[in-house]
Amino acid sequence: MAQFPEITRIEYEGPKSKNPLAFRWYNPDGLVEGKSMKDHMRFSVVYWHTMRGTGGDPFGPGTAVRPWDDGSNSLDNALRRVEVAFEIFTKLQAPFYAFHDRDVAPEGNSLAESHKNFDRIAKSLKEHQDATGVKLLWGTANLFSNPRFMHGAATSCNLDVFAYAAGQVKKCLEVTKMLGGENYVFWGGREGYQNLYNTDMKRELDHLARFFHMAVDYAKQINFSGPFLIEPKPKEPTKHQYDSDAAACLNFLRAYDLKEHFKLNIETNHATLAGHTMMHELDYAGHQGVLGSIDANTGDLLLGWDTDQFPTDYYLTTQCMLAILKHGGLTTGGVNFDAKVRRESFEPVDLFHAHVGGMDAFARGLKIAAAIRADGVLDQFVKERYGSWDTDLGRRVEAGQESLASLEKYMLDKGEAAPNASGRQEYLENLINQYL
Ligand code: XUL
Ligand code: CO
Repeated sequence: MAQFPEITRIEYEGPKSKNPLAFRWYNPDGLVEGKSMKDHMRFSVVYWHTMRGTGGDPFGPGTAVRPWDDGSNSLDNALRRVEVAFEIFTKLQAPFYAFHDRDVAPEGNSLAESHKNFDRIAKSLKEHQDATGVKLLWGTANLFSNPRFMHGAATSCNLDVFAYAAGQVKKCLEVTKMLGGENYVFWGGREGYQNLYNTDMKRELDHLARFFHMAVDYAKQINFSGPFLIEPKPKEPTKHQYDSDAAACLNFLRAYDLKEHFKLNIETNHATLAGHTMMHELDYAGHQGVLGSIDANTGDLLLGWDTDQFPTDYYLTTQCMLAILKHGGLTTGGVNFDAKVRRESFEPVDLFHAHVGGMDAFARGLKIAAAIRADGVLDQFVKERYGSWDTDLGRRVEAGQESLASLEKYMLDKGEAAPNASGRQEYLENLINQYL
């Protein structure tokens, strides 16, 4: 039975439409830079916020009205959720979804029982995927909610907890593979520390790397070919998360010989918590060759935590798409809405308003970014800014053919550096406004 009989499939109606449940910018088959918007964006809905979010916060319980959910931990309730989830995905025209093992299936009283529950729900997910064509963008194991993970999972001081997490990830990889998941994500939930007095940081990082190598080995064994993605976040829940930003993740991956198997899943609100912009994190991951996927959301300018709001700001989505297009697009990744409706937006229909707005904001950002790239003014400016390097001497320095001594000689002969040119920041900010 449909839960949203009054909502039909959300369609593209164009920028003049006043219909709040229509796309004004997202035209799945519309071409941008020769590729359909659907293929550029690969939109994905997350199971945890959309199907499991209640609106609870530290000051009060959930407010969300979800008539299909009886609040119980039963398999029947979980199966009902699957039904509703796929109604939402298809009505939104979202080609992908993403989950944690414990979002979709109830945790049992033992690892064996949890595995059994997960298998039962995975069967239903598979049937719904086959019936609708919706695909799994990525799976991940929840290694942070259960109290056993209080000290971390792969970085726990308790070996049994490490082993439990290993069993959970093994199963989640199998299910992700069975469902055709295109990536597998590690967000380091409680992999970090609150206090260094009680923490052997070196040992914890070694264990984390060992854990990832085991996952790589097992993926090979079961022929799971999708990349692993690490999702950087600097804090919350721990004071210091080991995967604190893209650069920290890159260093970890290189130090432990894991880089060829991993890319990054960059999340907007995590980037800002790290004191970076999303564009910075995307560009950094991009030029290091590890831009895998994005968790699309936004924080709040005035709040310093992970508010996971739906993105509606065209500057933000334009910057995201500029960076993504620059680095060749999302290949196995997607624009995954790791975002939740506000506690006050408690009605089921708010889930639609939220996603429609996020999808439209990204589609608009894509079109603006493509227009900026087509004009080429911004690119040309940057190219000219570094023009002094496009000379014989510049090329020789870049190729490692010059030395401190040779450059000293060059400058002693020349006497003084050539004058600098203006950075023209204000001109460029005005230029970007021309496209919005
Ligand atoms: C937490 C977060 C997670 C990951 C998946 O801030 O973003 O939901 O995306 O574990
Ligand atoms: Co996320």
